Amino acid sequence: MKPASFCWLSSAVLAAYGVLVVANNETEEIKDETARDACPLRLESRGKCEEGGECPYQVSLPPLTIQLPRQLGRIEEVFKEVQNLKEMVNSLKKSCQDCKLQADDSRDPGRNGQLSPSPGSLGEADDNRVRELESEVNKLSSDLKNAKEEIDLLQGRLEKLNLVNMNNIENYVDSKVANLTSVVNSLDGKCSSKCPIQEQIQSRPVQHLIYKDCSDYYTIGKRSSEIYRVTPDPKNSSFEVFCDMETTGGGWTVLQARLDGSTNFTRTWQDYKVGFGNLRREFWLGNDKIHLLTKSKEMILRIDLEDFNGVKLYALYDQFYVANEFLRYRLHIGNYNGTAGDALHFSKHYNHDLKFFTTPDRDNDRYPSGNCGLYYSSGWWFDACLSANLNGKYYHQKYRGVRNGIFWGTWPGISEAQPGGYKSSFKEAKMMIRPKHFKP
Ligand SMILES: [Ca+2]
Repeated sequence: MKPASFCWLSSAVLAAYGVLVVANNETEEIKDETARDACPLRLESRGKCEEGGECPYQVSLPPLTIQLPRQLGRIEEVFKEVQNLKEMVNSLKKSCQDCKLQADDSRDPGRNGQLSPSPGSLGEADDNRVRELESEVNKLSSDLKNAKEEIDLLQGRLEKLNLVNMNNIENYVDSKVANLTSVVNSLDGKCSSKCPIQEQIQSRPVQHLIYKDCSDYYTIGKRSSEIYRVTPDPKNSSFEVFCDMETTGGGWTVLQARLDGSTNFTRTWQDYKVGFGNLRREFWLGNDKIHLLTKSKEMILRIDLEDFNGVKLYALYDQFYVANEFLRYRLHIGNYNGTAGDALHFSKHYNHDLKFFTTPDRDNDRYPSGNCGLYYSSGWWFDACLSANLNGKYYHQKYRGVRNGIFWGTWPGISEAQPGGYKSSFKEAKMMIRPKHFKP
């Protein structure tokens, strides 16, 4: 193992120890902030982990002190001993050499004539001593080798221990990350089901607002005169209407419109029942629909008229109700107000209030000798027969003959027309309703 990695792993052992210390002394550390700062191990995130890349967690480890095993202490002693022995051997070798030289000198009789001790007996003793010493050195050397092996073994164990502890740290971090992920996921799960905003969205009742008429659209902020879908009676299907959002505050549901003669109003009972024409141009909404609209709320009726002289007048009735088909779409109108005159309550003999609906093919009028609808080419609440008829023929100018055009009996100057003379026609006519209690 390389020294650097050994050192790193050794540090990791202490780091793992540090983690445990932190865990055990958590309470104390909370009390003592300084102690907390002095925590030997610090694990910091350096940003987001990239998949496949290295996770930028940084582990800061404290300075390292290792207690080496006792055997290592002996090595020093052994070294000292070996050193001493070497010195001894060297000194002995030296003294031996000196002895040899002395022996040589004594063996040479010609030199000093002195009797020297036998070199053989002296040399043997020295050799024995050297062999003993050599044997001791070998033994020590062997011990040293054993000690080294033991050190290697211990180092290996230490490395293993370090790895185990490093694994512990990794496991610890992994478990913490797993816990955090679990917490985040659970929060996320709670958020998707119980977050206030989500809750609001989910608990908010699905508002199937029933728009009974144009005033309901006006109330929710619709301001453009357009076609809208209304459901005046939930038991019946909805249908489209044209809404006048401009005239006197808007919110008007248009029942009838004449403006250019593009639609033929000489129609059958069935046509008047279901309605006909073009909602954006000329049309009759239909008696069934008018019945439902006027039944759903207390309605007022507004009639706008314009002649070919550019005179624009209106009539307002504070009540307007049309009965169902079984009751032959009987008309109920309230009090008049306006500028065009009360042509629907023209006189005792010409009063359209409480009259049934008549068409050329269905005579419900009060004229015993014939069908007012057929005679005047219209579907209307004829009396016997009329002081008003907004469904008459559309004439683009004054006309002569039967007064079967659009007619409003109280229009200025209209009564001055002589029998057989020219009759006034209308450029535009419009009938529309709005709830009586509607506040623009
Ligand atoms: Ca009749």
